[in-house]
Amino acid sequence: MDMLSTKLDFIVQLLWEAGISNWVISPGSRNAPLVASFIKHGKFQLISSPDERSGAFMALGMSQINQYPAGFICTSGSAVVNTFPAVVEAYYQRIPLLILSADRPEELIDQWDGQTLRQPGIFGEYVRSNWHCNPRNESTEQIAKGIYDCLKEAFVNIPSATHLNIALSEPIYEGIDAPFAFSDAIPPFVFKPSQPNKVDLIAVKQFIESSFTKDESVPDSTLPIDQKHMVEESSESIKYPRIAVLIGQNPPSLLLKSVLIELQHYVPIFADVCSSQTQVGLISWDWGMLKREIPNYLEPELLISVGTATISKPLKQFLKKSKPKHIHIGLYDEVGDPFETQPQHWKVNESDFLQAVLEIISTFDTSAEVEENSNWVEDSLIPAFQKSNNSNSIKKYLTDWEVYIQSQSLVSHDLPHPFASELQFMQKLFQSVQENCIIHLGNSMSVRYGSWSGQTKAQVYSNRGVSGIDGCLSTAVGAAIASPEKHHVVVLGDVSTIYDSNALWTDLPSNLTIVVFNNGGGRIFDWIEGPNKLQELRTFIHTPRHFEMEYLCKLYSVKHFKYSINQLDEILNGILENSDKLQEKSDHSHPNLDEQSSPKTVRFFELISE
Ligand SMILES: Cc1ncc(C[n+]2csc(CCOP(=O)(O)OP(=O)(O)O)c2C)c(N)n1
Repeated sequence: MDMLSTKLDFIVQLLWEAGISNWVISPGSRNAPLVASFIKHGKFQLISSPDERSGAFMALGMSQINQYPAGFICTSGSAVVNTFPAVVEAYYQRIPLLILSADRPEELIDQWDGQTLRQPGIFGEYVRSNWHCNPRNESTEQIAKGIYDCLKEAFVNIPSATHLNIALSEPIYEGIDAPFAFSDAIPPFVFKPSQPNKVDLIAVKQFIESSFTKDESVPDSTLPIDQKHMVEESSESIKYPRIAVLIGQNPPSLLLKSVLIELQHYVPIFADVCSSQTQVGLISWDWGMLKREIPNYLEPELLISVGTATISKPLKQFLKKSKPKHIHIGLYDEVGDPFETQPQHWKVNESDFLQAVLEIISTFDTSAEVEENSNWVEDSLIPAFQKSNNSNSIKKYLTDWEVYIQSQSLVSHDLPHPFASELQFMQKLFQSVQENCIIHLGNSMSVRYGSWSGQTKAQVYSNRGVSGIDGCLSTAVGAAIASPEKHHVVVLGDVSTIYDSNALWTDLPSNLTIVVFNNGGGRIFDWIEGPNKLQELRTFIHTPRHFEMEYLCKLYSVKHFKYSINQLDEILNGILENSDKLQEKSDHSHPNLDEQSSPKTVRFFELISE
């Protein structure tokens, strides 16, 4: 009969074959034999995180950045329960993540034994597959099939966390110091996602044409915005194609980007800050809608959405009110209804569908000669008016949106303290970073500032699945570890930082810069109308405290910088120094240069609002 360690080696070899090479490990005696197998295998990237909640979020960050599952290993009992926040975040963000927990044997569950609870199936519906086994009682064939089926479900279907629960019976350390037992009987992992349905161009054309009426009697978009509003009281009187595209939270897709780059010349595209498409579509649309009415003539007739949630409150309210015909494009069956529009689901590839839309609508407008290399970002208000002179053009609706957004009179300075200066920082950060930078936004005002900051060359992430403040820093740490060639900048509030400060309790990657708005508590509750009306709530809701972040940094040997938030240039130069060094490093892979110029440690910028 095989030693326990041989069976565990077999499991670990299977996981390697499945390509799951990045793992975060939390400590414990029950999982030590499993961890020993990972170490002895010799090829995995293994990171230590004593706090399971933080460790699971780190693994989530790794999966998020690689778009491929990373794993997390923990011991039995409440250790497993602590991973739940990351599991639900993975579920709603559709990120694949593997939770590998060690367990006591079945006969010890509920027998008053320590560190023991009912682990099999503990995550309920928040994982799409789980597998429980006691390797001593199962053959290698059974183990291989169990893991294969479990991973297949997670890899081929909607990505989410997957739970592998492994019960270890005594003697659990049997063979722990034996060499790794490589097996020749590892089955290949071939997961073929099902082929998406082909997009039927004729069906798309019919659908789009049935969604609006073409008519010459269009309102004159050269009228000043206020007069136009008066003329166009009701959306029923508007008779020209009004198609809007919304890209909600979505993983990066170059294919989608290439279609959107063309499509943005015809229709308004609302790209959420976490859509991975922040370089296309309407510029600063969320800011443009903030604290003002949106006129009826901007109501879309047809909304085409891709991805999941969007953060913009004004857009949500507007779409709930205007109730356009809504079609959602995506390969996954679960489709939310955030605007109460009962979206029709087209289960096709999103870029294929939008390519079809592009082909169709570009034929509506024969005069629509899209200038090659035209600089979208610098398109001014004047050319936008001129372009709209061809009144039956599909672009009319796009132009109306551009004009509306550009007529926003609210400027960042108008916001109350500390929002004005924090937003200005974010805007400057968004403008300054290059493609080699990744921005992670905390779940409070930070992600809202991001949404109001317009376009950026950086990829932007935020844990908007369930919008918890509990793993924002850890997720960024994991992402930075998994993509060392990029400079990762995480921006978050003081409460989120302290809450998730165990993210710093690991070997921190030097390509990470942490920026904290140390503004004395959860200032989002000053922004939201309601909590800000009752002073007595502050102690319990805003939780104001004065934190000397310097001591947190000292504890974890993190390099600390403290600035007034108004020292914008100094702060930005300091932050971007890391990007420049990484860039230099990739430009000349000179060994000495690496030695001299790479920052040695993670840097922490504490920004004080005065
Ligand atoms: C786990 C969790 N608990 C509570 C909340 C509710 N919540 C949302 S924002 C916030 C305060 C965050 O404060 P901070 O990080 O300082 O950011 P700021 O509001 O100042 O931008 C809280 C407690 C949450 N989102 N997640």
